Amino acid sequence: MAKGQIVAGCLAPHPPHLVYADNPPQNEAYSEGGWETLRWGYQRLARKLKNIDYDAIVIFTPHWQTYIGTHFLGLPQFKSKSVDPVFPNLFRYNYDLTVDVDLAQAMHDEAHAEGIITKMMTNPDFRVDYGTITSCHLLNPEWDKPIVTISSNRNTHYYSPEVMVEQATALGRACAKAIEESGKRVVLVASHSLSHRHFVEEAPLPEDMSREHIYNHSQYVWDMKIIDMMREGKSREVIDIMPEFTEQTIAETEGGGLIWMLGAMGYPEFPAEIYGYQSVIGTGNVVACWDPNDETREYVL
Ligand code: 2X7
Ligand code: FE2
Repeated sequence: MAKGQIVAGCLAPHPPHLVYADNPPQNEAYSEGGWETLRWGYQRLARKLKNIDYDAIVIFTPHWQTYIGTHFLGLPQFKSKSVDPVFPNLFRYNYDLTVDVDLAQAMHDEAHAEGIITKMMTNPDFRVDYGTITSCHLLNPEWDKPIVTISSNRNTHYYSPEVMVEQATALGRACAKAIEESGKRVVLVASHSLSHRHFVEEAPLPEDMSREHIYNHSQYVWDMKIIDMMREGKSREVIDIMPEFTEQTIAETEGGGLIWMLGAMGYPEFPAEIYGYQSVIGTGNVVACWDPNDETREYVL
């Protein structure tokens, strides 16, 4: 059997606003659009993924928060309605998704062997978080690939951002080993924004783009610094600077997704593809992809 491999790594933010703006049939709310810079970027990345041969999407989400260990979706199907607890007016999404349980179990077992506390989620009534659904919907609106969702253990808050770097790196190493041994071709997804200060009042019409803007200049400068490093292939340096970035911008990197993904990919030294940057309720969001294949990697923006 050929060795499995990570065929792409995506940084895929999940403001529920992006699904709301898209008006897919699965979502109950109706919008007049909005946040096109991000949504068009996502559409372009989704087209690229369609041309890549892969078996499963493995996604790490900060909105499935676990305080004891790291959990993996562990049943072949989850079907329900996912409602954003903060924005139920925007996101009430009926999902019916399939899970690659063999891959989830293999990652669980490798992580356990690394000394990480792990658990398989086998409650059939478990409701999948909106982070998973938003990023997966925007990367693969057809939902024609099985997924594996990994929870975010709250190391940053329980201990510190430095402990999160250590723990998420170990988890990334374990997942990469499980993927290699599985023989499968896998797309990794870190589902989160960058800077994360946000407005505390919603505009009367959420998609009124005359109200959308970056939260403040320093948050923006931090985001651009991180994106420049991604473009330059300095992923090791991104991780080194991450504790400070997370603290200064209360960034959603606190959940560990990007650390996990870049660690699993062995800290790529090639440039990340950048598909778009835009604020959503003031938070900083970039859609980016690390394509390990020299022949298909593009200079997008
Ligand atoms: O979860 C989110 C987020 N990360 C960014 C913006 C808006 C809402 O929800
Ligand atoms: Fe979020």
